[in-house]
Amino acid sequence: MTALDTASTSPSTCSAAVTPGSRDLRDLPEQRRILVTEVPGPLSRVMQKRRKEALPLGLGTMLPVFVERAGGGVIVDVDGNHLIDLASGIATTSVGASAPAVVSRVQEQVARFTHTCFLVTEYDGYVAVAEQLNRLTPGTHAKRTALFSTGAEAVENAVKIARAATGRSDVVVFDHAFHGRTLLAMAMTAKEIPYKAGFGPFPGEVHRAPYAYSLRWPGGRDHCAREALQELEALLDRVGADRIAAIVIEPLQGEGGFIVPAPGFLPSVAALAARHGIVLVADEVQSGIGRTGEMFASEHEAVVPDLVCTAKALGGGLPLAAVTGRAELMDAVPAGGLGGTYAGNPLACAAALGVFEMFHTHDLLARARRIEVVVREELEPLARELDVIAEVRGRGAMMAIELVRPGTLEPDPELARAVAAQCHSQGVLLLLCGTFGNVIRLLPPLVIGEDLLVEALDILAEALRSQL
Ligand code: PLZ
Repeated sequence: MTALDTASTSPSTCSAAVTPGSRDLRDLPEQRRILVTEVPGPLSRVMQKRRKEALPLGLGTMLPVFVERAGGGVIVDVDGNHLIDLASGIATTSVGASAPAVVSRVQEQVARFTHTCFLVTEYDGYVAVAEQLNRLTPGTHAKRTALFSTGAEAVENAVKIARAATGRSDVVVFDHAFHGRTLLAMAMTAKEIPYKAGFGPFPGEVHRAPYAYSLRWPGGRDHCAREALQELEALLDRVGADRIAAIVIEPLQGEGGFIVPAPGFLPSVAALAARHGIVLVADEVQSGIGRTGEMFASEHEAVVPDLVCTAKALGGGLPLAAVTGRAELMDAVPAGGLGGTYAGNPLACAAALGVFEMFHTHDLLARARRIEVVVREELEPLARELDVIAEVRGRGAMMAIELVRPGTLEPDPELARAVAAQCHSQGVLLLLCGTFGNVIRLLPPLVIGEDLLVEALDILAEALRSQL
């Protein structure tokens, strides 16, 4: 675990290790599911009325509950209900929503100064986060890191860097991809409704290839990786490989359905990109920073991307994103070409250093792997029992089940919604995803106690059985 040694960045006030279930939990909400009202309760409903008056319709919400505090594996709402958190704010609070190392470092930083703008004057937190990412991302080559605030911003900057470095224009992305909601990132995202419909026209020069989604591969699972690669090769021939600046890929697709690519696909995409001088960009915004049981999902197949985009869990709940990559690519952009007023904000950098510390002190990669074991133990027998579960898939603490109509591969989003609603009403917060809206995804904080996790999985299993 030397790669996670954060000793050089630990603050002198480094807080003691806190493990769910230990006595140091006194600062966390009680780590128990407690329902004192229906969910959402009366106070959340009152807030919901105010929200409706003040906010536009276009902002969706999975569970209309207002939060009072959160931490460990629990979210406490304004009515006093303790919900089990299987969402982690869509994989942002992987170290917990009030992790001691994050909270103390942010408190210390906010008291010294909130911001300077790194384009104006510098501070060491930014450099320390960059050093950590340069060290932790796959590959031992010389690297540089630029910080941003959101995942979409990281993806867009990766494309800017790839274009500047190659002098080429085009970008290849994949079916079921999600890369963000800004204009270029939206163009790179696959799903029309709700992400793209009505928001065009989009930037051009974005081409889409099939992702190696073995469950739904027309030629069958065994041929998926090879045939998907052939389709990508055909696309490069059609467009002209020498026009393509970057291939941008999620090494484990997130919003598209927690799709683990067929084995061998990722390494062959990497080899193809290298052969044609195309920059391979891994969008690890959702899968990165330990979520899958490795620091980066690319590592499961020993892929070394040229550029890696991170966000979400990096900032431990504060807005922070990064592009990390080969020094010669990153340095291709002339001074002044990268930046942003808030990019690499000091509070977010302090939080990120707390996140790295948490991984080190709590062995959170091992926790992520253990979560996969627990989820599989519970859900794989269920999948054998219920023919509406087409697949249990994922890695580490990024697991999902895909729901279909019995005996077919026809997606069943209604069932997914009904199961999610039942779990919510019983105090388990989980999310859906997938191009067809039929995937139930589990993104618990890596620090969740095992009892809580098992309880939540039991409630999910019961909800599934009762809907059939
Ligand atoms: N790349 C792989 O998963 C964000 C989207 C929530 P931002 N995923 C959650 C929503 O509905 O907007 C995401 C991602 C991958 C990029 C992004 C974009 O990250 O921080 O939301 O911009």
